[in-house]
Amino acid sequence: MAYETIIYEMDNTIAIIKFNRPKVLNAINKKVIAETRNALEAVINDKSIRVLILTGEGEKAFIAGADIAEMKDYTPLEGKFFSRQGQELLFLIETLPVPVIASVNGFALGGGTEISMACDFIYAADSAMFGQPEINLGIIPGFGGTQRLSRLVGKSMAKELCMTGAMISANEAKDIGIVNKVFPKASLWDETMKTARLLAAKGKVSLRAVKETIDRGYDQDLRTGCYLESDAFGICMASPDAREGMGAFLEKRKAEFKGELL
Ligand code: CO8
Repeated sequence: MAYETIIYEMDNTIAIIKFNRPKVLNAINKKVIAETRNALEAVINDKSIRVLILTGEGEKAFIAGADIAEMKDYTPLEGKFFSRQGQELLFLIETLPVPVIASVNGFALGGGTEISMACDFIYAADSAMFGQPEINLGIIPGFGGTQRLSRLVGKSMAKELCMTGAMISANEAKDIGIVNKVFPKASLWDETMKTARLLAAKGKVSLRAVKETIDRGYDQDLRTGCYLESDAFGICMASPDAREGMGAFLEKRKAEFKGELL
């Protein structure tokens, strides 16, 4: 399918979604949400895909937030609906059956920080900026930012960022646990692809088990989380990947993981 606001492409088994409205720093409008949802469903339905990368087209931005020009005339109900649509899109990213890396190439503000936090982890260019500046517009984060940010960096830090609307650098975002790794801008894409290829060579079943067990267990008490882990461990044992992985180790060869999710 041809998209207007995103670019959806493949590099072997790695899918890439690029937010593509560079003239407005890739701001998210209703069309971006609809097209991204469509592309995510394509990822789910394409069994050859092993990893997804989200990034932004152009030199300056990953996503500079929701499209303020579109949002300014929303009625309260339209605002609530847009927020819910965005939140559901982020749940879809978060629960995708394959790992999702955010490769943050520039501004990731408002909805941009929120989308990146719904990915499994974030790599960022040293020039990238993060923040929840909605307070400066008289609103609050609406794509899950108040919730994911506080879970990621703690309540006080989340309140400071959402109350001041301050922009922070990629290195500051790394220091407080939003970003995993920061790279010079020129090498961000190569480093992202290097990790994506590494993940693409792992077993799909065990990657999904890691993702689901950490996500589902995160809000539970330790014992409940550990039970979830045992269930997932058992499921991994049912996959041919477990035989292949352990067999390859004992036979001193490289494992070739071909196990499928369904
Ligand atoms: N929406 C619409 N247009 C935008 C946005 C945006 N979020 N960000 C930038 N643009 C446009 C600018 O208007 C400008 O357009 P034009 O060339 O026609 O004047 C163009 O992109 C380039 O931007 P700037 O000239 O401002 O570029 P600078 O390098 O000077 O500044 C900044 C870059 C600092 C990123 C600046 O553009 C900025 O502050 N942007 C807005 C950031 C922001 O406030 N984001 C939060 C938006 S609200 C949000 O995300 C809420 C999410 C949940 C909503 C759900 C509730 C309904």
